[in-house]
Amino acid sequence: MTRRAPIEDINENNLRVTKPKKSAAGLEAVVVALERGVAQAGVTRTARALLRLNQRDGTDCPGCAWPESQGHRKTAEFCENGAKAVAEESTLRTVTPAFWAEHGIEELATKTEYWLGNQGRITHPVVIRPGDTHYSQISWNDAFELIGEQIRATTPDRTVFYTSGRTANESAFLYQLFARSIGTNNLPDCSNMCHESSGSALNPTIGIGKGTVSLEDIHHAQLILVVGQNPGTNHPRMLSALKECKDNGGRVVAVNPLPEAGLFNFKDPQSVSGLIGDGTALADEYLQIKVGGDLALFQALGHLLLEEEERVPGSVVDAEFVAANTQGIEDYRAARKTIDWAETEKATGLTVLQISTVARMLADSHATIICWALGLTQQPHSVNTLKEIINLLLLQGNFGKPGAGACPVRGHSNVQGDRTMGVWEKPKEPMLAALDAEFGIESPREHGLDSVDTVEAFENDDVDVFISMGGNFALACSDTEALEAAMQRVGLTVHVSTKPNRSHIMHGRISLILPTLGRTDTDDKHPGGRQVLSIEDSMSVVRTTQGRLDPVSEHLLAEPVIVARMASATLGADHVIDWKAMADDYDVIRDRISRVIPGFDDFNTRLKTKNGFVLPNPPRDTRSFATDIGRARFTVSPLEYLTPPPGHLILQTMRSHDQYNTTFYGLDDRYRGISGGRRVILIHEDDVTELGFTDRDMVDVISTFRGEERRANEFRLVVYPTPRGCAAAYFPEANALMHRELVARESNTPGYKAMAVRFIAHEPAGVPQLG
Ligand SMILES: Nc1nc2c(c(=O)[nH]1)N[C@H]1C(S)=C(S)[C@@H](COP(=O)(O)OP(=O)(O)OC[C@H]3O[C@@H](n4cnc5c(=O)[nH]c(N)nc54)[C@H](O)[C@@H]3O)O[C@H]1N2
Ligand SMILES: Nc1nc2c(c(=O)[nH]1)N[C@H]1C(S)=C(S)[C@@H](COP(=O)(O)OP(=O)(O)OC[C@H]3O[C@@H](n4cnc5c(=O)[nH]c(N)nc54)[C@H](O)[C@@H]3O)O[C@H]1N2
Ligand SMILES: [Mo]
Repeated sequence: MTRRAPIEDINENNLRVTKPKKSAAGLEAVVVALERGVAQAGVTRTARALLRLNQRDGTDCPGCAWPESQGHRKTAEFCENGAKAVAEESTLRTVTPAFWAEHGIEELATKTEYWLGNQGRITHPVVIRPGDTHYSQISWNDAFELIGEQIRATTPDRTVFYTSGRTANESAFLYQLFARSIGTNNLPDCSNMCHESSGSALNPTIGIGKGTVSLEDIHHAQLILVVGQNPGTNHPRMLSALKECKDNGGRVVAVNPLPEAGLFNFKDPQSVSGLIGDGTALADEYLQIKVGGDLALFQALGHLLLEEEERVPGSVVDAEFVAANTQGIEDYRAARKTIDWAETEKATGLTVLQISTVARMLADSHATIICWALGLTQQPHSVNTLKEIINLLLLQGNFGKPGAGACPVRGHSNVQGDRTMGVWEKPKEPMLAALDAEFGIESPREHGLDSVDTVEAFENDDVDVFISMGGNFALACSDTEALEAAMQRVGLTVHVSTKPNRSHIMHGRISLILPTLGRTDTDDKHPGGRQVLSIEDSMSVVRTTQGRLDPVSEHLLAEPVIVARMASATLGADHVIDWKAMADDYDVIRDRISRVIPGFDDFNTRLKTKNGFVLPNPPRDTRSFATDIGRARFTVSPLEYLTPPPGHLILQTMRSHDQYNTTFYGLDDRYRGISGGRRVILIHEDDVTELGFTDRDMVDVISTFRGEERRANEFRLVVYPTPRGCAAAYFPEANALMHRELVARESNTPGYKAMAVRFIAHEPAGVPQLG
């Protein structure tokens, strides 16, 4: 199959399966990245965009939230998937009013997400009203007036403001200010579906909802656990950091049901040896854990560490740190005193020997970092799993010392910054008080809707206006079919977007698509000239980002401008907030942020320094833990793992190597050897046999949760090295199977990696679908 992103649609009959790869990156990654860029945007534009990526004064890569080096940067400081993200955005293909006139909603509803995204960048604001069959052009003024009218016609609690995590700090700040000015905290975001569980575990235990390490720490750790993460695809630049850790004598343990290529070997595309040599071996140990078995694993590791401490007192536990900074070790010790090894093996699929080997590595390390991503956040017991990670780190004093700490690896490039800026449905009082004092408004105190609540509100017809700052809500969330039906009953949906997607097609009764500048576009239509935005990466570094490409259309507006104009049109010209001044000059926004958000003093000045600045992080900076008890907290959780009903497997959903969430770059999940199609179920050979199927059989998938079933048809079984009982499928195809109430307790993050499913032989068309 071609490496280019073809413009024609997916034909699932083209599915090809080859052996999974054993190493990531290398020359092929460079070739693919450049080919995709040139196909979309041409040579000059691609070169211009890529050479600015992640450079000082350059463009923050829209790919992921992995940080940039504070020291030397290479000329090409990007990865294959960052380059694909840029190609996707800087494309010269356009979606003009003529496109919308040609393709009506009925036709567009039959198109795949791949086809929609491949049409290009949206060039003009468009609207569709009841009775219309097609979107058509609308002026910006009329669009903003329409939004104002509709918001004023309803109550604030029936208005929802969703944010996808690409939105820069300044836009996010204005956006939450707008929501609070009209009187709602309905600010769901993609973080609700992503790392919310991390925040829910970290806040009560260490007093901050963010990670506690820097890139330097990664380079100098003695031991790094990479758990529930596929960095070769989703955070490729992390592989360079892991390589540096290895070069410095550190060790790496990978914990993942799938033997993801990037966990084992990295061919650094930045070096000659990486391009043509054998690469660097990464994981020293690999634990092929069962999906959902991590809580059991971390409890077992806690047990073994405490046992070792009893055997050789003072060898494992950092008693000084524990005494000075924590509470609850006695209860933790008591809970970990005994262990049921048979149950631990059942939960994890690992042997005592495997777990003991990693316990030994932990005991021997004086500086450990545990990194995790969605493999740990999207299960019912996720928050407790993550609290067990914190227990382990606390035991050995792995906070506030070089090479040690907790590292939730974030997804969207500014998902962390959006939260810092107040995009949160459960804002804290000090933030609201500061906002009110600065702007003379009265923010609502009642908590708002998160993403899952919003899906429910749609289904109950409790939403009149839905505004989406980026993202693709219809496909990102659970229960696709019911959600799409419900979204179409909303009074007004507004999508601030770069490219067409399914959410535009499953639109509300009135719908607006407002095209915006992307990261790589120049933003210079302001009285004061070109504007710069800022982002915060996964390690709390705040820095500038600015695009330098000519936008594909002169009708695009920057996100802060769109928000300010929506707010003015809604709240009136005499509103107490001068929205226009902020849209004209982002320095004004930053001045105001500096007076509201802690850690942003002197924002404008400090932002313009060479590397930006690092936000305060008490556990890392001073070993202080701002919990309600003023100390870090050990916690005790019951053992829990996923046990599917008889005849069922656990299905996890994940990203292919050729997609960005709901955007498909192509159809080549290269490292896993799956290409041409996406409707696959990766499954253990013995499960296939036991269930009475053979490799490549076409099946219909039925999920079950609380006695309710969901069905998605026509998936191909593909024998794959995944543990028994654990299958895997791609997001978002599998979201139709997700019951909206299957969530992580405490965080309300969807249980995207915890579905119980069974398979039946595919029944050809005409057979009625389940409920
Ligand atoms: N190229 C690219 N980059 C991206 C994205 C993208 O779509 N494409 N998305 C961005 C976003 S928003 C996010 S949040 C991140 C996501 O980054 P990841 O978290 O790496 O994303 P997933 O593809 O969901 O992969 C989850 C990994 O967890 C493993 N896993 C599943 N269940 C379990 C379990 O129970 N235990 C353990 N230990 N492992 C498990 C899976 O096998 C898989 O390797 O990536 C960001 N970066
Ligand atoms: N089954 C399953 N479901 C999942 C997950 C999973 O692992 N499994 N992961 C969840 C996670 S971690 C996340 S983060 C969500 C992702 O959910 P979202 O963030 O809502 O989805 P994206 O696909 O990232 O959004 C893509 C759209 O954003 C728009 N866009 C791109 N760039 C820009 C920009 O610069 N500005 C603006 N305004 N718009 C832009 C484009 O129109 C594009 O179509 O999905 C969640 N859903
Ligand atoms: Mo995410």
